[in-house]
Amino acid sequence: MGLTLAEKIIKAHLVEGEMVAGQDIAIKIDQTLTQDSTGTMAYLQFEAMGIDRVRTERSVAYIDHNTIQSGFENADDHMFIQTVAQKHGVYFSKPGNGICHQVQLERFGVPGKTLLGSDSHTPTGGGIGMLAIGAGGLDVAVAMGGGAYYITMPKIVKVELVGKLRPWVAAKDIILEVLRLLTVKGGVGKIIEYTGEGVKTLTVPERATITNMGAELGATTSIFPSDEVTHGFLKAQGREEAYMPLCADADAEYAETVTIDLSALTPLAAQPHSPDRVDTVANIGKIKVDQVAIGSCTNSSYMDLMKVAQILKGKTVCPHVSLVIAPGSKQVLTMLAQNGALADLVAAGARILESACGPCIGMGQAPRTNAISLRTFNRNFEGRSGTASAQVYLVSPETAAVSALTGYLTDPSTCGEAPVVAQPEHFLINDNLVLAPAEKSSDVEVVRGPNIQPFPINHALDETVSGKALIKVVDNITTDHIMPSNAKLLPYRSNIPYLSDYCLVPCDPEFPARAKKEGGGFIIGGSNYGQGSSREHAALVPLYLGIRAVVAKSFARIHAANLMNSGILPLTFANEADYDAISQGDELVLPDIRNCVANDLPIVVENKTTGKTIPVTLTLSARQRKILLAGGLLNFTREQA
Ligand code: MIC
Ligand code: SF4
Repeated sequence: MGLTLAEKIIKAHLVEGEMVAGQDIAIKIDQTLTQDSTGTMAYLQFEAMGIDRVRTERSVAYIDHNTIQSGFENADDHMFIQTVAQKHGVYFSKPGNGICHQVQLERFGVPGKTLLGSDSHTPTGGGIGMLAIGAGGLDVAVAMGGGAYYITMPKIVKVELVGKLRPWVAAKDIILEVLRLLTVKGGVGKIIEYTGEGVKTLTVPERATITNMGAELGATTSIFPSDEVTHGFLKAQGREEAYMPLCADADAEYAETVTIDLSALTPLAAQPHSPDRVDTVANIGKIKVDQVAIGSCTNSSYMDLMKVAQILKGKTVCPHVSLVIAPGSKQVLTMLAQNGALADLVAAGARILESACGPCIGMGQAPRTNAISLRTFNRNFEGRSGTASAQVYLVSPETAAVSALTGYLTDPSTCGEAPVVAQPEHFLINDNLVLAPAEKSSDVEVVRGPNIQPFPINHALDETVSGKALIKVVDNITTDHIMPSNAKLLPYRSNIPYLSDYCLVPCDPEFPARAKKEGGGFIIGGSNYGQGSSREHAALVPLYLGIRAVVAKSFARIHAANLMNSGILPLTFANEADYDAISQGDELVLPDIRNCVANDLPIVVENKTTGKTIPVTLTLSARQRKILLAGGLLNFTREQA
């Protein structure tokens, strides 16, 4: 039997285990990336491991999230990352160089290689045929140190693209259609592999839009083949030597197949507050728009913004709309500046932001109260924009630009001739904002500001764990709920004690105080608990608050791994209905839990308040068992050393 593309790359990188869906495997990591908001923690953890130089082929540290220097905190973190990167053999992409995923695709991505990034949208690299996976910072730190990355071998799903997009229909509409079909839980435990004739019709940045938003499916990653289109992209980036053709075998077998006819798609939008609440723009109708934001790692490529510039050229943004545009990288911004498109954007009334995440992570441009905001981003979770009452719709750059002109959500296919933008023969190459690591580690002194506080480290798992159910939350709770990020909180990503006062506040403002008063306890979750960001702060902060276990109907992949890495037990109800058997405030006990984990015995939660015994499951590999017993991955790594 032939292999799928993902299987081929996994096979070439397999260090441990068997490539059978559901079994634990370890793979060698060729490249890593970090960004600043998860990076400070990742490098503190790397330092704690006591390894001098990274052992990957290429590791890059980006500054793209916390770029509003409203106080010393961000600037301190930037300098810490710059110096720690240079000391330990990591390339450093300075603020202003662009969003990590966009720059990685342009300048560093290599088909057939593995990439592990401390950001959930790392699968953007799948657009160029990489096996690119998002993880918590500690997993990335381990990979930088040469350690393998452990995952459960995912099922491989084939998404067959047939036909060709019609004018005005975009790559964003393809991934929104996949989200409509599969939902935000549909990709958990899966790799989404794109195949079919339609693949050839998509450029690398379009493919990257699709693999980027595979994160919203909960998928481990998404991947496109590496073909002549990939070749052309790498050549235009001056990196032809990185090209290698790669595709699945003709007789590869997939766990599931989904077929999408590109020619049948129409412009789509994800409605508030979930990326899978998808409908056609035409069905949603003519809603009045207050803000339009174009950019983010999903849709900020040169070709995306050239289309936007063509739509806006010679026109003026509707008076009641605020239009903001953040080009994805310095390369994109410089090219727009050189060919005059930037002038067209500015003349039309667009507010140009620096090449960074910006409004996507609530760093500025929070919409007005009750605003309707159209964004080309990938997440529209409630409150993420920085305005709790805002209604965010996710759309393509074409739909966004046209709507910015009309002032209403507008189906662009009703607007005459669509812009046509070809890939340039040569992208502009100037890597002067990427600093190479120092030759000798001893030449660099790591600079640490007062904002960098020690992070919590768990202790070995206790014989028995007990405490109150401190909070009970509903389905699909995101890491933006667990550890909110906005312009006020993001500067404190290196300061867990500070962040602890904001944990789960969108669900219950009293939670942090209650957790502190009780000295810790349990969190009770619904299904897909912890979807979204890879931020391990969503585990480290609960650890700081004394959380010993989360009992949920199901977990998102990266968050479950982060909990385990912190030594917090991610327990799943054996019967979903037992979710109703625990109320907030109930006294819970995990009797003899250390022994149960050590010897793979059935685990129960005893509800002392009701007298009910609730069976829960915890599926562990031998390694995860040791990690939990040690009280987390850092303790385990030290024990191994
Ligand atoms: C996000 O889009 O939520 C982020 C901010 O990029 C996160 C990382 C973080 O929380 O720092 C992600 O997607 O992993
Ligand atoms: Fe940055 Fe937004 Fe992409 Fe996260 S999703 S990496 S915040 S642009």
